[in-house]
Amino acid sequence: MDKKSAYTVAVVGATGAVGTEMLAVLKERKFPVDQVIPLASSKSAGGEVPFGDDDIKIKLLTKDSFQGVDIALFSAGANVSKEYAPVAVKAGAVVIDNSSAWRMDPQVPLVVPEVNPHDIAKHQGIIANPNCSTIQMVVALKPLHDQAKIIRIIVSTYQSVSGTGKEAMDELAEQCRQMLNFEDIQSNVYPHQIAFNCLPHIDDFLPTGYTKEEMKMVDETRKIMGDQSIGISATTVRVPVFVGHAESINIETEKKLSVAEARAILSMAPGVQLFDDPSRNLYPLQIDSVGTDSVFVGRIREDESIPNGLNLWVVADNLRKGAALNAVQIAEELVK
Ligand code: NAP
Ligand code: 12T
Repeated sequence: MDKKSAYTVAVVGATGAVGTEMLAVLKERKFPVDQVIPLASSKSAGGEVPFGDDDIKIKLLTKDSFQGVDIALFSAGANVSKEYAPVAVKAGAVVIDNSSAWRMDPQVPLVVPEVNPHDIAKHQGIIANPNCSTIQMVVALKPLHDQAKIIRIIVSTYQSVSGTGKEAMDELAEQCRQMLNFEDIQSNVYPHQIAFNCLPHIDDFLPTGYTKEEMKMVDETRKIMGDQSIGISATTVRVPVFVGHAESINIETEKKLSVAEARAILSMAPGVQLFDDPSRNLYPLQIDSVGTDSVFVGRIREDESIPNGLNLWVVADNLRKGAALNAVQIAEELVK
């Protein structure tokens, strides 16, 4: 990519939960933007989105949207990415894609800047942003893997509704209102009531009984960590939280790591903030992660059932580090 003093950046899906955050993060981090082009469907085209103090006109996404675009941040679902990312690349843009469309393509780097920034250089036009649950897990685990080699990961997630998008956030709010007014509960986005409930179901089920979200955590973690030998088993659960994902993670390592050693490693780790003082009731909470950039780690304990095991509780803002922030960090690496 040619070095410039400022870049033309298209945001595909600019009105969505992730796209809105992308515009905010670009502004906040003073990404060298010459022009921002917000793109969306006919539902929102013609309206405006805020970019700092300005309101910018939303344009309709078409095959001609990418003339003169240097960087295209995609966050409008896998179907849009499959159709339009190659069009953007052909027009000369580098695509940073937030959907699942390209993540496991061997030609496409799958990048978390704290973990595998060097994979960016291998791109052929598209760079994929991993799944939100995977991103926060690998930021916390890579430094431990480097020191003690992780053999096996067992993870259960507690994922917020914002991972699904705007409509799911509205559904949780509306169902809470219905509950507290003793009205019937209407479910449209999820197959069951999400208010005051947990659903062990994220993305579609596969014939194996796992969900696609669970297998993203398996496949993407191995690709990002560059280690196909790690055993991974995931259970992904939707919880009635608006923003912020939490994960209960159990790891088995080749080399023994004490809790003190794990704390020392994580206290130095890029993008990680330790938040671990049970004596003062301090541990990471989803509501505290909202609007922040770190991956928070707490509840570090030895797994006493095996010789070399640890348990951790890992929390991050899924719309920021899990999506928009990670994508903008990739863009920052790209223009460095
Ligand atoms: P959302 O709140 O539902 O927003 C969807 C966005 O896509 C809106 O801006 C919408 O524009 C736009 N869009 C939909 N269909 C389109 C079309 N045919 N042409 C142009 N624009 C279209 O969803 P979200 O939570 O922001 O997520 C968007 C996508 O990002 C997801 O589907 C997923 O692939 C990805 N994502 C990734 C992660 C991650 O793990 N890293 C996390 C969350 C989401 P309108 O206003 O015109 O409808
Ligand atoms: N179904 O980017 O519903 O693969 O929380 C991210 C979040 C897919 C993805 C969710 C999903 C993705 C969700």
